[in-house]
Amino acid sequence: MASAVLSIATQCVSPNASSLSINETHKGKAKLGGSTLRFSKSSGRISMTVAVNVSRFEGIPMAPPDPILGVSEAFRADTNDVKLNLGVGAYRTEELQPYVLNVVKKVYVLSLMAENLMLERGDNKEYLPIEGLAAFNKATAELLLGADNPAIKEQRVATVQGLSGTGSLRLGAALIERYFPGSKVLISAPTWGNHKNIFNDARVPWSEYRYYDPRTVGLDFEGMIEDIKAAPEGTFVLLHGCAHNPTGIDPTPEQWEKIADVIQQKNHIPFFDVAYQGFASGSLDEDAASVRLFVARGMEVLVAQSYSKNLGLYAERIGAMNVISSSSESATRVKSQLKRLARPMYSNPPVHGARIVANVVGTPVLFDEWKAEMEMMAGRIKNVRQKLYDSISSKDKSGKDWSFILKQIGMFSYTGLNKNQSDNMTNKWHVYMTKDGRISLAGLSLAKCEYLADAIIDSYHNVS
Ligand code: KET
Repeated sequence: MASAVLSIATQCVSPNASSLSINETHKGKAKLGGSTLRFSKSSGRISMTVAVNVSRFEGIPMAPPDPILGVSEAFRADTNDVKLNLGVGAYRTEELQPYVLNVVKKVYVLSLMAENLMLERGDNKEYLPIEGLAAFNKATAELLLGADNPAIKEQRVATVQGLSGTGSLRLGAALIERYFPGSKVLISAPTWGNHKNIFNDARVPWSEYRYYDPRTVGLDFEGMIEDIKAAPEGTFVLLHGCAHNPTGIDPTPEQWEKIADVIQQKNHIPFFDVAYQGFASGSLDEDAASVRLFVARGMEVLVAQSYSKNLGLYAERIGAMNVISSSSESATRVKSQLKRLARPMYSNPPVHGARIVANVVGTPVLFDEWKAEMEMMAGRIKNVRQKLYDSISSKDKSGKDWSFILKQIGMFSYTGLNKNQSDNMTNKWHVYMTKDGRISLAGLSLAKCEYLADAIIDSYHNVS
């Protein structure tokens, strides 16, 4: 392609003076598409020759696909009918269709009617306050802690509506970065892949504590306790409230007590990620027991909540960041700072999902209906878990113990398949899953269990 050539001379000391900024590593010569950018430094000046039709973004490399959401993209591109998407943690029906909860449909219709009324008044598309919808914030804190929790009554809970679980975690990370400079976050090994990105982007240092023991395919409780004990005082400890992702292995109630003991002894600050309330046991209250245990001890706790999974509101981006403090005065100050952090990031949150949650949680008949649907979804996952275990253990004659599948809880099963074996699952069997060996049982049907069992047995025994 013919192109004009342009010479630019600019002060070396202020590369921003030119609209081309130069990366240190590219000094001397840089490849820009088909053409070469040459520049030389002489007596404080850089002179450059560049083809004008070359993009300013030439130097930006291709990002790798996301390890979880990228799996769905690969799945969509596969034309084979047998394909199965067990990558993303999203609930599907037995027919493997996305599911909109009945209770959400009802509220949707009601809220549309309400919006119509409000439209007539002309005020319904105003901005929400920076902290979000008041009725949502009240409902979400009550759902998490229980409506009669003393922390709520004493106004020690600072709640800010967030952009689902991810955005709420990001807000919590920003608070740590700003007001606890240099503090570290301890995260479980392994954990949800995005945790590391969130803290990296917020410039909060992190390291890992032992969690998963591949020998027992269970919790490395001793290792976990040792690592939390060894961390410097005042470390933030990221904990999965329930249904640990990706392992599906949660501490027992007795183990939670011991975890709380060491965190309390070391003056650490627990930071809970609650993305699956209701999905572990089928009960919203039971799944909040870990958080409530820490709060009942009078500990100060951070909690990010998500309604993607338990209300199926994935695309509405609705969740919350809560800080439970030891005094109402500090809770008020923390809330003011969370708002200050949110304002330049996204200004204020969207209203639709917040209205749905507020209506479901705040209307007893709808709340009961939600609980029943929650149990139904958790129950369907338990059924496929059982069927998958039955199919694998009756087909596999090697004597391998697959009972870990039944011990794990929540949406996922951590199969122990390595990267090569996971690749085989996808390349040979068209089963899409994350490369850490995690499968989402929420994307599996009873009818596909036998097929999946064959795929796992083949990958486990025939690929190393
Ligand atoms: N925390 C955990 C532990 C988690 O698994 C997810 C989502 C989130 C937070 C955030 O979800 P949000 O939709 O931002 O509220 N996990 C699934 C989807 C994803 O990776 O984004 C997953 O692991 O498949």
